[in-house]
Amino acid sequence: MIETELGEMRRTHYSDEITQSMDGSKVTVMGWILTVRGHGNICFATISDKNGELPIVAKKGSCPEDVREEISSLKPHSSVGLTGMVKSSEKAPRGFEIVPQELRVFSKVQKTPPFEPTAKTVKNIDTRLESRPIDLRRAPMRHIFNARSMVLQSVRNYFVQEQFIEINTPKIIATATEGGAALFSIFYYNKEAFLAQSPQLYKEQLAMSFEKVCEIAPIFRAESSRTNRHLSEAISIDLEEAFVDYGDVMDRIEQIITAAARAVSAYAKKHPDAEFSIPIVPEKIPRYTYQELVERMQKAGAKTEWGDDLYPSNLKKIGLEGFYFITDWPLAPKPFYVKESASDPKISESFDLMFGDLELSSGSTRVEKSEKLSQRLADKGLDPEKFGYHLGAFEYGVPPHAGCGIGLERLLMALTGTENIRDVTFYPRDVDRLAP
Ligand code: AMO
Repeated sequence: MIETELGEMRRTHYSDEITQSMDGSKVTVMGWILTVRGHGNICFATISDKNGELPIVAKKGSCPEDVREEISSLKPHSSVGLTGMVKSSEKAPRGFEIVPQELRVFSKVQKTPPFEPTAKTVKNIDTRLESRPIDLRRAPMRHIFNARSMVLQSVRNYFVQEQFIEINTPKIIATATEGGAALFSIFYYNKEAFLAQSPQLYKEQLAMSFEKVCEIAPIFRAESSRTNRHLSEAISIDLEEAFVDYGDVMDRIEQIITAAARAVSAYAKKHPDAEFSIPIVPEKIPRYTYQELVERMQKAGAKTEWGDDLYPSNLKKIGLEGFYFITDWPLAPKPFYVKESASDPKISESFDLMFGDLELSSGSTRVEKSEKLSQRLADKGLDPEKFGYHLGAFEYGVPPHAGCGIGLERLLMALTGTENIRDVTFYPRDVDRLAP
């Protein structure tokens, strides 16, 4: 029987819940058509749902004739519900197939999709992004975003277990925190305002009362360069903690990355077709000082001096791979809230977590003394009056504190072996893309 409405039909099983041992059971599955192949009296189709795929075999004589004809006429992506019998079959990859009895076609597709729904790779990423909702139906994409969800769960579990409280800070703000250039300005009633580059100042203020705070939320960066690692809107995993320094934060990052990598490995174990390339997370992630790496680069023939940024091309020259920290950066280029080292005022108590030449996180011990913070703002040519709302808090016993921001998308690139940041982002925003 062919119907076109959901009506009373409800799913009994997701694709991954049906097994060979259910031979003879009646099941109702829902999803979309992935493939259809008709051979005269027999039609093979695949229905896909959020968890995987199911083989449907409609053979003359073993299923209603109108159902067989309708299935063989369906185009990929048509959305369907199907009731049928599980039939054990040694030839089928998972040891069973489904013999249909009843079909409901909720949305019939007429158009040919811009790429095969079964395609493992589609060369032109723009073609995929233009049709993102159907691109996300492809198995490689499904695996990445399922793994993303697992990573987020593992990070949140870590925060809960360690007694962090989850905060939400304003994304429409009055002043820049990470430096002026990469700032999006917007109209806010009759004033100029900005999209938050990070929750920096708010998370520091909230650490005054809640001590251990975390936020997983968008950050906005007006990045004018077109690269495979920059987005205009990214998700940052931020943490801030009172009565600790940057060394303690690096310890936390080690634990967070380990938990996240475990989550991806567990997912990949359950879904061997995910084909992730999962890196090893060392129990102790190596920590190199900035100074040490500049010297190594110079020995390797790189034209770099103390004070320069550590460019990917130079990092490649000294062959650093996998996860490592670069610590104790020069203070001068660091934002005003980063604390100077007690042993040398030219150096900051700061770090970047790297994966090869990809920066995954940065963090630091923060300035906690009010006069010092005002002075650092002035040194940077920023107007302390504009930061009055923040400086005011520092009149009232701000504890020593430290924290970091981890880029979720970059972390996923590292944990799955994905090269383009757009592939780990549902709807990427970059210089050229504002839709879909
Ligand atoms: P930072 O500016 O280094 O530090 O940002 C922290 C991390 O966020 C990610 N990230 C990005 N990911 C994709 N596209 C971008 N345009 C982009 N910009 C940043 C990176 C980066 O390491 N407030 C500090 C953090 C702190 O000290 O707590 C900050 O924002 O993975």
